[in-house]
Amino acid sequence: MHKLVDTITAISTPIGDGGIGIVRMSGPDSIAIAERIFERGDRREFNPVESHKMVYGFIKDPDSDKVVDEVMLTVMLAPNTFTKENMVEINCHGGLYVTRKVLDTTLLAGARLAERGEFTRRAFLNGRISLAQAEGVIDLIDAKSEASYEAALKELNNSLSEKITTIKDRLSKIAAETEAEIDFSEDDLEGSDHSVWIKEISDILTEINNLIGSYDHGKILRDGLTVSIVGRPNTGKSSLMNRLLNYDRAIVSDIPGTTRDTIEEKLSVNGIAVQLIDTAGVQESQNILEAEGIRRSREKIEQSDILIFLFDGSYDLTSYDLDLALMVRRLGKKVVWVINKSDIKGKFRENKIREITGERPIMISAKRGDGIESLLSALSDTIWEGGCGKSEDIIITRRRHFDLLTKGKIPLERGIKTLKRDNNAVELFAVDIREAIMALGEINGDQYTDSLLDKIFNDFCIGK
Ligand SMILES: Nc1nc2c(ncn2[C@@H]2O[C@H](COP(=O)(O)OP(=O)(O)OP(=O)(O)O)[C@@H](O)[C@H]2O)c(=O)[nH]1
Ligand SMILES: [Mg+2]
Repeated sequence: MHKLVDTITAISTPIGDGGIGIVRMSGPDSIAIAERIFERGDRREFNPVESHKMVYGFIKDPDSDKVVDEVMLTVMLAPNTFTKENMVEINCHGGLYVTRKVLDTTLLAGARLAERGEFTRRAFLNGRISLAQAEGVIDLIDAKSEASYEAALKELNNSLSEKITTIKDRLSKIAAETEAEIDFSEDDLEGSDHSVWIKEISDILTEINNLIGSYDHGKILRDGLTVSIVGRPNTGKSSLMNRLLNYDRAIVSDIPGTTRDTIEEKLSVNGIAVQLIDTAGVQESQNILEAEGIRRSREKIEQSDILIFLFDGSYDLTSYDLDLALMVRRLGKKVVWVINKSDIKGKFRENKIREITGERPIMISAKRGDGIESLLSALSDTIWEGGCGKSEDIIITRRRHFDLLTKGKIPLERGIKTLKRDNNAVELFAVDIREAIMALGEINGDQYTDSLLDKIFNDFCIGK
């Protein structure tokens, strides 16, 4: 398995009916296989030396010579291909059945069905992209929002890989210097000055810490977050849900307790994927069904990253409002405090809420749509906690990268301490530097295990 000498084949377009379907092959035999099954439309000799050019013709069954489909075929010669191997792409008719037929023909002619992500895996193994870039490919395909798309694009453009390579080069330089000093130590270099190393490692640590710190944002960019709307019955939670989604998703009525179960929908807030949840009023209930909905609401509230807390501005504050607000504050969640029904002349004012929450509430009317922009921008600020979401800096979006950066940071911190304590402990210091280089190298895939590759590439679909 995973031998690079095989020629692999797969349907690279989504399964289902489409205008065209693409079957793609990669490996040493891909051109020979194409010659076996392809016939040019103009009956001229098929000349596979012409790279990166589309040719019109037919796929034929190599045994029966029967036409399978009318296609456009492209030969791409190594090394200027996605995998750095010889590749052939066949654009055939898009139907599920036709595409499968063309795939079967390539299999019959000697190719092997590709595993998940095997094309990208080959691109990595053949040195065309780093492991972090391969992960960028997955993230790009998976991107569900503008922000995750941009983050993936950066990953793909190699910014993280390049940054890691630079840091590793700087560490390697220090490692080489330590070697030199250890070699000379017999001649007694006691008292040599290591402040330059310490300064350089400190600078590198700052950069690593910045990358590690970016993961908080990166996680959000990649996976989005969950926002629940909470408040006592009838405050307008479902109305707000509908307003934010721009359509009537949840039932709205003037009967308190209308929403019996949680309702979830996806929403994009400034490019961030938000899972928006409308909850049932969290009050103790006699009604079994309602009680179940309320239990689920509680659970959702606890799982949420951010809460939108609604007060009904047309009523006095009740003890229910206060209890719920207290409960939410005790959970320690990030909360956006909102007073709804600003279109009705208010019974209570901002100040009162401010006393309870310590923050200035946002006035909205879910019914008329007033104040929704302010609410969204407050939500966005809460997501980024004052920090900027759209930065030019590199942002870590993957747990694997976060873990390896942390793994690289620990020996560097230890190394500095060691050297500060004992100026002659160069050998110990050198061990730490090498350990850091190893950990950081795993991000780009300098060292890897098959099981790591399996884990990463299993997220891909077949054909990618
Ligand atoms: N005037 C006014 N009425 C509103 C506004 N928002 C909601 N309402 C009304 O308030 C009532 C309750 O609205 P819902 O959206 O069902 O409230 P809810 O919080 O989901 O209620 P439950 O599901 O019962 O907990 C309905 O009659 C809405 O039309 C608003 O901004 N202004
Ligand atoms: Mg409701």
